Amino acid sequence: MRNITEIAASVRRGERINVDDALTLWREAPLWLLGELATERKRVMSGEKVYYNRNVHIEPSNICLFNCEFCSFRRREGDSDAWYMSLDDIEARARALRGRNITEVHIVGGVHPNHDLDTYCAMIRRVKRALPYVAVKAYTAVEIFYMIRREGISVVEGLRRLVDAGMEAIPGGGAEIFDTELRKKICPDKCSSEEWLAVHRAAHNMGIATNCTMLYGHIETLEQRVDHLERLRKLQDEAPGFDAFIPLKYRSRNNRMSAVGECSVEDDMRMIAMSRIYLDNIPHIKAYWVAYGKPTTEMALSFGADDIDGTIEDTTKIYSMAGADAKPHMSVEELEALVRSAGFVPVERDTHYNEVDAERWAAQLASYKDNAASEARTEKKEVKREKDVVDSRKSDITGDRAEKSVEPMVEKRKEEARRAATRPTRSAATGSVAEGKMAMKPKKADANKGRGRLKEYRNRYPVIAHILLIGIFALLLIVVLYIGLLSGTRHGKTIVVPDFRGMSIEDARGIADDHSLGIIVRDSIFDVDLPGGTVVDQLPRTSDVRDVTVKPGRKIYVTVNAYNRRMVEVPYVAKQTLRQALNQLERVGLTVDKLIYEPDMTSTDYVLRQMVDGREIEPTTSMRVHVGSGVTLYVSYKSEDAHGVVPRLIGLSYVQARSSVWDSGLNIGNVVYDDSVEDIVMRRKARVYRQSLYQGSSASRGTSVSLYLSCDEALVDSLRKVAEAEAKRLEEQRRKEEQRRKAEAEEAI
Ligand code: V47
Repeated sequence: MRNITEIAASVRRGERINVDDALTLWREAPLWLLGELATERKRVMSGEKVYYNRNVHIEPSNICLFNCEFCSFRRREGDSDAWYMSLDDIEARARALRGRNITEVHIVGGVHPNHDLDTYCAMIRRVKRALPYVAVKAYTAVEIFYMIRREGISVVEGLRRLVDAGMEAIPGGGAEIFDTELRKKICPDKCSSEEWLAVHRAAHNMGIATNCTMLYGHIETLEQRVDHLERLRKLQDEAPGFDAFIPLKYRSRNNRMSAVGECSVEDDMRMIAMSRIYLDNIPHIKAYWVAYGKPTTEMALSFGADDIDGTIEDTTKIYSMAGADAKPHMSVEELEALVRSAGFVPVERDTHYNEVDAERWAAQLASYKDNAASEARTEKKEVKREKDVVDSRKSDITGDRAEKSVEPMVEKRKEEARRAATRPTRSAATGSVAEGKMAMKPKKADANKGRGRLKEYRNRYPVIAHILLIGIFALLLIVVLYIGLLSGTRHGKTIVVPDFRGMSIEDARGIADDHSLGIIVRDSIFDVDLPGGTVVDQLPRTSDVRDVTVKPGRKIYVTVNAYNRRMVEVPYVAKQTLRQALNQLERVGLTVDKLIYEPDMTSTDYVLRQMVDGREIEPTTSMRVHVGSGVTLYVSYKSEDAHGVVPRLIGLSYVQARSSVWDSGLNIGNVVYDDSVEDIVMRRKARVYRQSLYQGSSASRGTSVSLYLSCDEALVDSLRKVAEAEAKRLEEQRRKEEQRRKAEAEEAI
């Protein structure tokens, strides 16, 4: 077990602490030390910045199927203070917010018994219809898990439907406390911790950003808090995607756990600081001002928090019902003043922590207008198509009599009805009316003759007759199934999604329009070699091996190459491990120019300093560079680690290979694409088929490895298999060598 001094030194070096270290720090470290350590880590992650946004909440209902002990918000159907918003109410609420520069709508509420996935999707659509340019951050993993299970579909399919409806991010609620026994006590109805984590894992794998929370300050132990942080850190390592962690202070008014009381402000500060120190892979720690109140929030900024949430506009009741501020609202001026008085720089952000500036806002609105125009075109086509169908049905009914007036038709029907009413049906069946009998006679005679002949054939050729019967039955079955399928899938129309990659966004929109599809620009990158506006990726995508079909009107999300290269602030990544620095650079869209290794007495793979364009970056340096720019990192190595092992790169994409090369203490040399890689877009599909340094060999730190890539799958596949077999052989050789050495050492003793 390490003592506080050792752990503090380790935190200062940017090393990860373990569960035992965390418990020691939490229990024994003086408050000032936690504040100092957490602020150092905060500065590494976000410099002097503290973020806020312009946001509102929509809480569609407080009626909830679940009955958590700590909840002051939940009501039963029929309770006098229960509320319920219809879809129209939700849209009207969103409409009333127009013109207030809101960038985010957070939807969360009770798990209402009448709400299914379609209702949840419709809520998002209604909000987006009223406020198309805002990001909708919607539904806790608990709500998502509930709606998906109710629907009987997979988590991925459920998330896809929510994304299709316009969901852009998932809030962090519902995590409460992961410890199974405690969870059973305070929120027994909610999904399990594993299920909560599974929803977020799936979201991260689909590229959906999420937040995470912990409800603390009630009856949980420090061990349970650290266990909760550990599970979040582990998930973030495996499937990164958490933007922020929000420790939620338990507020005790009006719920069944009131007797527990509330924790002290010192406990709040320890919680915030320990979150910053422990969660070294989650970029932001949010001190949610609505839960804490303003003075505690300001203090939290000296304990590692770098986000305080937003303007709220008096739109959430979860906390006021539990004893916090009755009407939560802070103006931008108030939020900024709070941040400044804590000694930091306020920065307005959007949901994805992009800084909101006038230029970006204008660009966003322009792209929205573009999208809106394309969507309107698609919608118009859809309406026209539906009208065509209705028209064609009409002409089917009226046929060439369409131009005739309706009165004779009505008269004709009336006449038919009159005749039917006076028709002697019983006598037709019994044959007592001559006219009826006469009409039936020849037909019946024919039928009898036919049946007789059939019988004769059946008796003469029984096998053929049976085969014929089975054939007819199968044919009928196919026809019935086909008709069923047609009516079940929007008149059976499906469209193979075209491959838009490599096209200009204008061409892609035109083609999408022709196919009755919509295009939504979801993301942008910047690649100097590509013309601005080129589509570089899309979802869903028809792959080389499989066509993806969708229904008309479906939106295809595309990533385009930006016209202007976006600028980003260079983060200070020194004084932490190489992996942490690489993650941080990747998150903001920067890359590594070169790793320069320097011998060190104490550490390996620790970033000593960083340079951009020949300028050294200090913790206080503010420097903006283009996305995609490279940073040179000076990295330490102990003498015994002077050599690294060359990893197997064959079969990997460029991005995967690059990451593996850096992790092995090496640099990327030449990157050569063969003839199968016809254009820049194909480079993303290409895989390494040759590497200049032999896998498993030893190379001095900093040595460059050249990569050769191809889109020829057969070639890559066969060479990958060879490389895998070789890797196995080398591993076996290494194992034997180790055994031999061990045996020799034992003999020597
Ligand atoms: O999951 C409920 C908590 C959460 C109480 O992701 C309580 O940006 C304290 O998750 N005392 C919902 N907490 C709110 C939430 C949230 C809020 C702000 C921002 C984000 C984000 C997420 O509120 C619930 C539960 O953990 N909660 N009752 C209470 N009495």
